[in-house]
Amino acid sequence: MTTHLTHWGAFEADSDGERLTAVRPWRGDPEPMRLIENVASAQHHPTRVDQPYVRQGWLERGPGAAGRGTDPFVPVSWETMLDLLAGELGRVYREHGAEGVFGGSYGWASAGRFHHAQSQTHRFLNCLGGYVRHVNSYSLGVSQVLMPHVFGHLGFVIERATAKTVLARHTELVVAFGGLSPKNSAVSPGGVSRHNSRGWIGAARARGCRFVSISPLRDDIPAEAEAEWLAPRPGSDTALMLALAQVLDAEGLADKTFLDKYTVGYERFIGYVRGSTDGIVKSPEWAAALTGLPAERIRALAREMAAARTFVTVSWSLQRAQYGEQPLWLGVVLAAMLGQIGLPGGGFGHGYGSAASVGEPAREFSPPRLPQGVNGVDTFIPVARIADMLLNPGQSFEYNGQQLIYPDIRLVYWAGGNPFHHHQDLARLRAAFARPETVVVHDPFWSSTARHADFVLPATMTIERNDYGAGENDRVLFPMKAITRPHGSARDDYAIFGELAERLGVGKEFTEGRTADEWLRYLYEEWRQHQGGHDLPDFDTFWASEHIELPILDEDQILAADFRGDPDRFPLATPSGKIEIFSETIDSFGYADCPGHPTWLEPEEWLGAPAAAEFPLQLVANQPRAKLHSQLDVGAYSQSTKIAGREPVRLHPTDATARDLHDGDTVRIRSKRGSCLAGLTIDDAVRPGVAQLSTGAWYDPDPANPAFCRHGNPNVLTPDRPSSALSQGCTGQLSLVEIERYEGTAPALTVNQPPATIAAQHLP
Ligand SMILES: Nc1nc2c(c(=O)[nH]1)N[C@H]1C(S)=C(S)[C@@H](COP(=O)(O)OP(=O)(O)OC[C@H]3O[C@@H](n4cnc5c(=O)[nH]c(N)nc54)[C@H](O)[C@@H]3O)O[C@H]1N2
Ligand SMILES: Nc1nc2c(c(=O)[nH]1)N[C@H]1C(S)=C(S)[C@@H](COP(=O)(O)OP(=O)(O)OC[C@H]3O[C@@H](n4cnc5c(=O)[nH]c(N)nc54)[C@H](O)[C@@H]3O)O[C@H]1N2
Ligand SMILES: [Mo]
Repeated sequence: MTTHLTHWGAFEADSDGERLTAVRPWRGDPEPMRLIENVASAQHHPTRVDQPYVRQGWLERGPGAAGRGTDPFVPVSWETMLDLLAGELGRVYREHGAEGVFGGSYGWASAGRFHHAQSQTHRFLNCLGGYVRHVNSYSLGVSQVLMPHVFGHLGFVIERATAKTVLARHTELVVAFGGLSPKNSAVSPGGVSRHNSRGWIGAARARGCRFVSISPLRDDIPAEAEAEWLAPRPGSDTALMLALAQVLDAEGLADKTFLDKYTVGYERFIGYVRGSTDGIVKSPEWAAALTGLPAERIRALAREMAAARTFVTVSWSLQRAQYGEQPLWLGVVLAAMLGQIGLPGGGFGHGYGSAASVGEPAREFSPPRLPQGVNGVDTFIPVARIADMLLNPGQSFEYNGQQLIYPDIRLVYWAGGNPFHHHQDLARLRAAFARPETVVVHDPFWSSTARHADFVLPATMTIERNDYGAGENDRVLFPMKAITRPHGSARDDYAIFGELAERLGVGKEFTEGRTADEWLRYLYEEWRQHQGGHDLPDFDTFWASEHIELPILDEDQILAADFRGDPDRFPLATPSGKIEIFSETIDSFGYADCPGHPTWLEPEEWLGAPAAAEFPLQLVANQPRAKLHSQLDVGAYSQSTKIAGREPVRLHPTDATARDLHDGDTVRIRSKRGSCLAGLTIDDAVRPGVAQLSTGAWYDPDPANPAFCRHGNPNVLTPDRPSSALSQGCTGQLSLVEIERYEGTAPALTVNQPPATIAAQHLP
């Protein structure tokens, strides 16, 4: 048995050299995840890319977009592929410079420190002079911009505001906005060794801790929590939180000493809450009308929060929405009003259920990594502005107090991400992808993005190459040995870039003369030398071991404890050094969609909006339970959750009855942007008025209509609308839709097969 690591857990496997014959979760994992079942079953699926392909139209006519996404692909030899692609890269860098190349290549790729696809891509493009990059992520696009203004470093509230073990021992009340989703804690970037989420929740509950889960889905928190479920209208958390603040203020429950000593701007904020700026008191009665929750329950919750050691956590999903700054900022404000920031088990956290890594005790140092070199280009975009950039070269836009200009992109290079999974309004993205002259994709699978490329290069899966890996903030470093030979003629991203670099005259810079295995040894030994004080085994010993444990910092140390002890000596990394309840900086930008203190701004797409007359259901497009994003959607576990092959959409019984819909029906979901098919599941774990369709189904557009997906990808429905001018983050989580039964015979799926190919000798 060989041990191996994925983003969703470690496993042990046997193989016959070609495929995995037996797979079981790593013995060290207390809460293993079924997502592991997708790996072996997907490896040799027909949608694996078996060899290099070039789009027919590109091969015949050269650079240009006509036919992209619909043309058949022509299988070519590796030699032909590498010569053609090197030639095209050379041309674009010569004619347009590095400013003409978008190499952001956003996405999760796979676990493994050396073969990490983005790192490889960035290093390669840097050898050629650089690339236009992206900043921030789809995960935390708002938080990454807001938190430095409000609380200082984002890691403060993610990495270990308080460790889960500390919460389990000290917290009396957890108020979880967006829940503590057991499906999401399956995953962590780079891998998870031991899943601990149910463990800490169960331990806290056994000690008497109470959980309140505020979410449209009852199962956004594990059963172990025995939680109270409050389901406000999605997108209305800001109103609920303002009302909680109003009660704390009106009833003298706000900790004035804490607010005076550790925060700035409280007076301006609380004036707004009291109604002195707009004449509206943000009372529970006011919030009841917006959220649909009883005013008395809101009032009582505020009192309960003030009476207990309370931990306020806001999931990442709340900020993946229009005006996503507001609920996140208010989470910090509520915790400050309770005065428990920096106390064990109290204060504020961000995403304690959003990923396994959140709340794990921090590591002393990070595992080895591949140096990416220096990017010769300064131009960047906030990651979710990809379609805007491709559609509007030369146009200016606001971002975090700066005015930026979209570059004129000629070539797009993507390895390890799937924009036709992750971006919103896919029909618009498709139009944007029809702008560049050339699109290059490396992927192990015929991902939706590979199908929109000109050059498709087959990459290996992790089980087909040697690497090592440890997840974010995870204490276990695993050797990840190749378990099988590569599928077809797939190559490692490193090998592909090495060959291209050679042809482009930068081979030596890219490879430094090392093979992949030599890099593994070199990076490990370099890293080991730098951790001088620690007793780490040499490479050969590590490689022969099952895993090694990296040292962690003291679990009981609370990050904000220093700040609480002496805010002058240990200031936060904000302009004032304190928690900014009012931010002079943000205020000075003058953005109507993100004022200087948290404010209720009515979203364009929520159940209280005028648009709800036509589209009366709130779509929650959250993360999928049975896979990571779009990865291995063809795998056995993911497929076992489909309904007649389509992605399941969950609806409350009253909404199903009102539409005369039945369990298992094929339904059509419509929004202002487009429509998709899905399979219906009726479930009272969903708030009435809400439809839940997770992301991840591979985009299967109708050939005549790219805004219609036959498989159930919610991103044909979601708006490509920024969170605000401040952060320009992704808002894929929430949109308005309507659902109806699909009458007649539903069109067959095509995305579970490879795209059409045509042999070179048959080209006209
Ligand atoms: N509507 C809506 N949309 C969302 C979200 C939402 O909440 N709602 N969430 C967003 C979030 S938080 C995120 S992080 C994004 C995720 O978006 P992505 O990270 O882009 O999604 P993945 O499916 O993980 O894409 C990874 C791709 O890399 C490929 N890959 C894996 N390993 C390798 C490798 O070694 N080499 C190469 N070359 N390729 C490899 C996989 O096959 C896959 O195609 O989606 C976002 N989209
Ligand atoms: N199994 C699995 N786990 C994953 C991932 C995956 O693809 N699969 N992706 C990983 C990644 S990249 C990330 S960034 C994290 C994302 O972590 P999150 O962003 O926290 O995850 P989501 O599933 O998008 O949303 C969590 C829950 O928030 C609730 N919610 C949505 N809108 C609202 C609202 O307006 N108010 C309230 N109160 N609740 C709301 C939804 O019911 C949803 O189930 O997950 C990670 N974990
Ligand atoms: Mo994410």
